[in-house]
Amino acid sequence: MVNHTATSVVTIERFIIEQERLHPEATGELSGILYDMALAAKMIANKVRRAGLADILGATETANVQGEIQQKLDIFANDTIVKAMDHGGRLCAMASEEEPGIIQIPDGFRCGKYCLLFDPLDGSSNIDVNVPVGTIFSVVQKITRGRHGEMEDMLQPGRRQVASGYVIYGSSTMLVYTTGQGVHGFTLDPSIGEFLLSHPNIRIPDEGRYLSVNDSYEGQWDEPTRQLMRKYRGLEGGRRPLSVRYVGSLVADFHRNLLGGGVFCYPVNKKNLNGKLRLLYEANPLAFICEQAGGAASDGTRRVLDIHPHELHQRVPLYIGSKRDVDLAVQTFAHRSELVGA
Ligand code: P6P
Repeated sequence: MVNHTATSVVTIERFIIEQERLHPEATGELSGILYDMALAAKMIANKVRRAGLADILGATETANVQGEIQQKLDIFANDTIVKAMDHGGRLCAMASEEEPGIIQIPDGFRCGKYCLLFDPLDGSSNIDVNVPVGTIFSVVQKITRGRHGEMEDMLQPGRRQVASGYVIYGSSTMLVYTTGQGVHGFTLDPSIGEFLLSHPNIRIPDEGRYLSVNDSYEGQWDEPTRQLMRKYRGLEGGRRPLSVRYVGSLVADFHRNLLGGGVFCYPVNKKNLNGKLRLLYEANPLAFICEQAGGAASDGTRRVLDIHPHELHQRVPLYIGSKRDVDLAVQTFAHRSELVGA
């Protein structure tokens, strides 16, 4: 693989082609999915950037513009991704956080050998206060016979992913993805409308600096969870305390920890008995990226990528980030039975 330095100007399209060359058997279909996702990301970024202007533009513009801009952005993001993907002939079906069932490829369009699962705009409630939001996506290969994708194709364990990625719409728009050959980050240069390679071969530090958790739920956690948070905070077990950074937007919290080292935790609580985050299009894609960057992801007892899904929108507790920090969670919960009575 060509070794790029941060100074060389490499577009995401060029990088994808170079990566494809690592796989002589590649047909270019997976590359096409990544191209189309980059296009959808640019269109979503353009809308997210202007979301705050809705009130101003809405007063002077026709209802159409106001309607378009004020249309719920996560619905816009969902439709943008579906329309960017449904006619390329690379997918046999899609699944979205925004839609209850499988999204089939319309008749008249060719079906391909991949399925796309995605959260079109995670954390969208943060848009009104200008907090970064994100798109998360996962790609698996079809395993059933026949033309169209089926639920069985969607309900595969995360270790079967062939690609995953996220887009963070923050101070800049970045697309980060893996195809199992490391993790690579691209920053959108709005002046030319291109994603340029800015973070080749991202590696997450073995031990983190940050703890991301919403501890307003502390009263709802069990004792092992509370003990784990005491350890992360350096109050027990003698480890260096982590600084707490919690944005409340998964992609923003994950991205900061990926680059700087840290652990994101979403334990079960009384409101979310299985955790809050979705396995198929949030935990799995980020877990694939995290492991490819040298980190880890667990539900507290199982490796996230080994969990066998039983439902499209199933939720999962999530501990993801620097390997030593995630291992501490798994070790702490391994003694859960001894601690529950504590
Ligand atoms: P809480 C946003 O609504 C989201 O789905 C994730 O992006 C974020 O990590 C989480 O929920 C925040 O949940 O319960 O802390 O507000």
